[in-house]
Amino acid sequence: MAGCAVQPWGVPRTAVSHPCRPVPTEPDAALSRDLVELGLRGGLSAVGIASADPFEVTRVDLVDRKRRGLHGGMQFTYRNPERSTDPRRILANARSLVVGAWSYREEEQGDAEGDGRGDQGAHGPTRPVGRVARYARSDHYASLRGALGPLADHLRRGGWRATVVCDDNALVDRAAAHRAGLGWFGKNALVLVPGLGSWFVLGTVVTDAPLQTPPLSVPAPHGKGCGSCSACMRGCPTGALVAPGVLDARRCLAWLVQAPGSFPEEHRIALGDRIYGCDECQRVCPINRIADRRNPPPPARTGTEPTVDLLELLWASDGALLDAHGRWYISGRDPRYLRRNALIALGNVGDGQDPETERTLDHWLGANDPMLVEHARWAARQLGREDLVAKS
Ligand code: B12
Repeated sequence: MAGCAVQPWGVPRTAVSHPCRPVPTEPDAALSRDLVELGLRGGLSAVGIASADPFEVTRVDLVDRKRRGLHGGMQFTYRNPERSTDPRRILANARSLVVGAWSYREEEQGDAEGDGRGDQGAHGPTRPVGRVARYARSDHYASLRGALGPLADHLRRGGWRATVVCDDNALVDRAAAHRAGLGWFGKNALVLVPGLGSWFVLGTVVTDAPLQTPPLSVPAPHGKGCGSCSACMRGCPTGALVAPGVLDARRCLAWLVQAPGSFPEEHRIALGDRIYGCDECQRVCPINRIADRRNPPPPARTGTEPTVDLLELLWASDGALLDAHGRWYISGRDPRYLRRNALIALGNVGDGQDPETERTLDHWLGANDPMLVEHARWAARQLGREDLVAKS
């Protein structure tokens, strides 16, 4: 975004009064500009700078939503709102935040946005597949950290302290991105970068360097860039966006696939073929669609996993599941929750007459795990196989 990335700054003014530690007199504009340029050269789509003052409004939001139960039992940044909204708890004397956005847009492959029934090949239908949300198809957080790392190194070489945080419980990333002027809070609660949309993961370098906050990085008012559009609120499969920018996690599929325990029955059909994450509030967003039309996404990189074979997943060992998907956040790193999600997806998109599906359902109907048996029953009934339930 031009506003936050390419603002021209003035002349640097830093006085050095200690052999190894620069003491600032004024914000260091040249250093700020270098960091932004370094970030853009390293592949970030937008870079902005903000002060490291506590995020008071975000803290109030976290506490309020927790009180109203909207966090649905999530911990993350909700565990300790005082901490997650104060960058100085990450780095004492932090003065500035350098915030970057890493794009995870890529061309859709095969059945990735499909109905989970696989492609109709020359030898008949292929096996049922579960869909993975775009941000989780490869390790985009690692790429983001890789792009922010050189910024932190650059600061350290100048004698400053710097720490990279991204998707960490210690900082609310979107609040930092918004303050740094990267974009606005959409009605879907995501930060949208003007002209580029929301398919970004966000991360921050927290530093004690006094950086220049460009005048253009005045955060846009919440929801303003969305105008009168509320496609995301209407498009959410479970109505989880209960007010503009306010998500009720108890209904959000992206949380329910991660959450422990039984998957709420009233949301199982809405889950469709998803097994991890949900993209719907971004997929229906006209700003993302326009951005894709203007600048088509790059081809998918090798090694990305838009879909997972549901039957294979349901026969895989714990070790194999953690090897394949251990990067995903699943409550307690318990692979049972992946099986739970896969059973629901199978119930939604499988073929009850397919012998392998039948064998898989049979197996889980007789499992020594009440939660998975209950989900297998639900799936069998969905596929018209009450008979399998009856004989189990
Ligand atoms: C907890 C969490 C979740 C939870 C809850 C999300 C939520 N809305 O809180 C669950 C598991 C559901 C989730 C889902 C997703 N997440 Co998430 N998640 C987080 C996490 C760990 C903390 C978020 C947080 O603290 N929320 C607290 C609440 C208070 O914040 P909020 O919802 O953003 O609320 C703000 C708005 O309401 C706004 N606001 C206030 N008043 C008003 C009024 C109006 C009119 C408007 C429009 C806005 C507005 O201000 C509030 C903050 O003060 C962050 C990583 C991090 N450490 O920050 C990633 C993060 C937010 N998630 C991210 C992603 C990519 C996703 C998913 C797209 C993944 C997926 N495909 O499944 C979905 C999107 C769901 C959604 N619509 O938000 C990215 C978002 C990137 C971006 N461009 O915005 C983050 C930043 C991770 C990262 N480092 O990149 N996530």
